[in-house]
Amino acid sequence: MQFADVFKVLYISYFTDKVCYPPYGCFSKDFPFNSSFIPLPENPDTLNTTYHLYNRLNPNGQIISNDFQSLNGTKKLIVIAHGFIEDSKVWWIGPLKDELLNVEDSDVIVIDWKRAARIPYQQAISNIRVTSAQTSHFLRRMFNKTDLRPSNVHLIGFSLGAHLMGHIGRDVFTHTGVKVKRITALDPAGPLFEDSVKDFRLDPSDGMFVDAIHTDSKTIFGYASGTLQSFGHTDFYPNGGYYQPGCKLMKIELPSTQGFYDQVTCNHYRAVKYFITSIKNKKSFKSYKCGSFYRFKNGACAKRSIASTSVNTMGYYTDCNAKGKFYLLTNTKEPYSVRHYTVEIYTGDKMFADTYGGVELQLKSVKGKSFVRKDSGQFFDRKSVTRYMMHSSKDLGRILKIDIKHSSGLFFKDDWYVKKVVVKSQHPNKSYYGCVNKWLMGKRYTVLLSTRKC
Ligand SMILES: [Ca+2]
Ligand SMILES: [Ca+2]
Repeated sequence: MQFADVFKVLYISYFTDKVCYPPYGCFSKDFPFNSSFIPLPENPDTLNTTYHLYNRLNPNGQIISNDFQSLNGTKKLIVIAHGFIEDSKVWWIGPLKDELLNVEDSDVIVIDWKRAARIPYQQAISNIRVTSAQTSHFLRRMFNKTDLRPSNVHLIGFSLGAHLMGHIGRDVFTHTGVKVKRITALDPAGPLFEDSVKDFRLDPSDGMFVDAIHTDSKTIFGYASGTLQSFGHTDFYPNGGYYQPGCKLMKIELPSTQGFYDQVTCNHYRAVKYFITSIKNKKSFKSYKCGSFYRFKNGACAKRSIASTSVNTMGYYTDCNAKGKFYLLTNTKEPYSVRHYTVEIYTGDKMFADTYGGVELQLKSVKGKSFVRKDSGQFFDRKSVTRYMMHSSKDLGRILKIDIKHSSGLFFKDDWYVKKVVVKSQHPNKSYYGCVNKWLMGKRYTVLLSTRKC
């Protein structure tokens, strides 16, 4: 590089507040891109973003640029974008593309923006602007030359790629007046996007329908890739949006840096795994609309009389009419989807029926057992109902019994009078009753269940 070129690059980076990359437009440091630590986007000629087309006739894919002959245009177009420091060959894109083509005769385009999405993170964020302008330009040429319309386009982005899709969606709308049909965000990136303005990040206005799956929103050793902030019309929070079952808490196994990386990213990648799994299991990942994960876990949101918009399906088959925040539990391994059950324990109204302590619950049937639900330090008031959301890895069918283990305080035994237990199976709705009418104290007690009310 000549001195003049070096000077030019430095000059552009530090002293100008605008760069122009025709035909994609000019990018300035105006709001919301005026932050001092977000540089201007790099030149698309050096970033060399490519588009890879796959369909049933062309499963191995080909790079497309100007020639749209191999693109049908009458089918649905699904566009996939990888995340930060990834490329189009990252392990999850192949399986995702294959599952999509398996269930639907569509065209799939994978955006390879690896040079734009490399470190430093701030530069990658900035490069979203030029990559989205370029991609929207590319899509618009496709709209002109084929029968494809924005209303038949589904954008799927992981992590930083989710915000790229938001920008592409907005660019398409700005230029065509029509929004893309759907944007799916797989654990959309949190750092620097949380609490930013909607033109900086993915938001519901970027597409006709925007759905997001949040899996890594809690910090482990100062690092969380996702966020709890809702970015869509419909946001899913499996296991509350953090600490996914099967992702062990950090076990530091030096000198394996890959092991370290996998541990840190396990929660983040779960969003991708859940989505891929959802494509082949149409009825999986039932989710419940709720005010918080705490309320959901305590059975407050899975009422018997379920309105259709208060239940949704996380993943590919999400119902765009059911909007809001949805919660669900998952299994530790594939296929991840579980059955949910609400348990209601009725404390009696006898004198001293109330108690304080811990409880351990497990449902049993001929087909198997549920996961054990363990809670500590709870008050069970007289004449009250305590609810729990429980789950099992498979359908338990007819539930025969529930084990209840009560442990009272450390210093004295406080007896607990349980009147009855009601177990409600969600989907299909079915209730089982256990008529207890007994004092339970610090021991395991098996309650037999039947469909007859107490
Ligand atoms: Ca936006
Ligand atoms: Ca008591």
